Amino acid sequence: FSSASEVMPSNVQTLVDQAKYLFDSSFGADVDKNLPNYCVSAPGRVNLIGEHTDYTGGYVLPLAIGFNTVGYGCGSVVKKDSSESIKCRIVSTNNPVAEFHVSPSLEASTGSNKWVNYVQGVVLQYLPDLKEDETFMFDLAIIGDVPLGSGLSSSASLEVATAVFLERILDSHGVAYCSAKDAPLSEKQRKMERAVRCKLAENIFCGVPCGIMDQFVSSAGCEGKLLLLDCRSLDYREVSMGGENASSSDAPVLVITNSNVKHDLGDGEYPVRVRQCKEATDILTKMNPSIQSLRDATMKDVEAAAQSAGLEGVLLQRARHVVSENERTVKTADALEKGDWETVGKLMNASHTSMRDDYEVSCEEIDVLVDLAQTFGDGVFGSRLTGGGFGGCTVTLVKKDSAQQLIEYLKTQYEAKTGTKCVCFETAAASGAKAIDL
Ligand code: GAF
Repeated sequence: FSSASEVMPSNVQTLVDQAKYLFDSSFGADVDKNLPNYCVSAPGRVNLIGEHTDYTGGYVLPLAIGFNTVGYGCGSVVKKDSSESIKCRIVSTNNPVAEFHVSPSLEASTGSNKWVNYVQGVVLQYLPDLKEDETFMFDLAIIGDVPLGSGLSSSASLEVATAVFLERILDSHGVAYCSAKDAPLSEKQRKMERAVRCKLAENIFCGVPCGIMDQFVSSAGCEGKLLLLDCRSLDYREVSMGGENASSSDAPVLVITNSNVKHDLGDGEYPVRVRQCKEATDILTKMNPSIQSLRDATMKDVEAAAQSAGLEGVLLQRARHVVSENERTVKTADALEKGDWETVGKLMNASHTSMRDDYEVSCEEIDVLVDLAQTFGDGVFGSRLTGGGFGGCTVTLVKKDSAQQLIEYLKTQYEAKTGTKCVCFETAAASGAKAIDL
């Protein structure tokens, strides 16, 4: 993986060449030459709005970005036997070769080997597709340029790349998905199923209670489009900036700024937010049994529960953020399609305020970046924290002509104010995961 200071996404072909080189140099002579080779890629993402809404079945509006995880490997479905030679080996730029035997009793690793969990967790999700007496055997080299730990979903892209790699193996063995009852899954159903499996891998095997946004957009992302995803039904609408006039030259662009800070607090606080949402929901359900998740509540319900049902303090704040964020997200998709940039910007700014004050997932450095962008002057429509929070990135909607000036401004002012350098770049919506022909 590249360091966060590299700004331009690599050409996917360059990543493929690097992955092939890593594969040859790591597994070299040991590789079973009879096994077919496969190559896959899966992107990271940025979320325009709809933050911390996915794990309560709400709305999100992310786009896949041009940074990818690429896997190059060979593999097969084989009959189980007691031979030690049936194993899986994985390697990445930052990590030495790790070996494992696929088995439902695999246990998650801790410490520096934790990255292996994202691969193993996904493998376990595809195991039920095989017959009792079958297992996977593969060698896989992984390269990527999604900046690590910066809130652009490097882990989801690793999971999704692994999933597509396993699907290539299943396809060439004619294995049908266990969920495909009567007919093969359509391409759309496959992308959805893949996202669900990758999310489960992260929830169950890696112990992270995340929602489905990151895996979904990495799997189903579409060039030039954002996805308005309903995280409960998994229905989605492709949204283009400017709707039918999407190609108009006055459409603004998105600038991502990586604060280059990641506060440790974040990892522990995420499950706390998940729990608080559950507690707030329980109060709302008691008041109105048709509210089964925060997704079902309106701001009126939240106010009523605050008046009469004991929804107060931190739980009131959390519910207020999630419920208002769902409303903002749907409104943002409509405004984007109309090319109503002023409204989009206002909704983004309101989202940031809500995340900072009610959901409390921002931090000083991110607030500095958002404030700098929001007060930049003519050209910027809106700016907010994107992703899980406690560091990571901001996303800013800015006029195309002002983007370069904004980038220079953020770089100098952020460093002057915090002593830390940020990384700033323009982004466009890229396509989701794919198999790459060799
Ligand atoms: C992280 C999680 F992985 C997502 O599921 C989502 O909850 C996001 O934080 C916040 O919107 O990226």
